[in-house]
Amino acid sequence: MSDQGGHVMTILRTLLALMAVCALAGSAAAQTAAPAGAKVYIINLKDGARVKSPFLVQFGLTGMGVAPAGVEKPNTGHHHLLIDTSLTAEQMKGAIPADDTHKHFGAGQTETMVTLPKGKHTLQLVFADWSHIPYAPPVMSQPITVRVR
Ligand SMILES: [Cu+2]
Repeated sequence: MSDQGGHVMTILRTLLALMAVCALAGSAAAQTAAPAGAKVYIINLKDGARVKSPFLVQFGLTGMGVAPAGVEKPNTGHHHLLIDTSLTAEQMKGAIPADDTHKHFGAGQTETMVTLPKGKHTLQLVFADWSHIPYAPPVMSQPITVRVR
């Protein structure tokens, strides 16, 4: 019986290893290629801008189009605003998390009002496909710092 148990464990371990390989391959394949020259940028704020909260952030996009989340259409996607955070190389391969620091504009919005406490904050735009996965190469802005007074 213990022999059989060992055998089952070996099979399970092999299965788990295979699943991990598939998950990695799947996430790499899930990234959509961005057209050359595609860019996102914050239109109305420069690095170091002083703002009063709440403030407007406008999303600029060239070389691609905006479509709502869930709509799979070539060379389109939706905006994401990262506030006081960034995505690791590993995170860039999967769906962007959704929380207070990773905001999704899945209805196809091209601007938003941001409310932040006083002090220095960073803002960065990341453009991602219908399933919230960033493009490869990444279509994202340089992070900018704003000073909220
Ligand atoms: Cu999204």
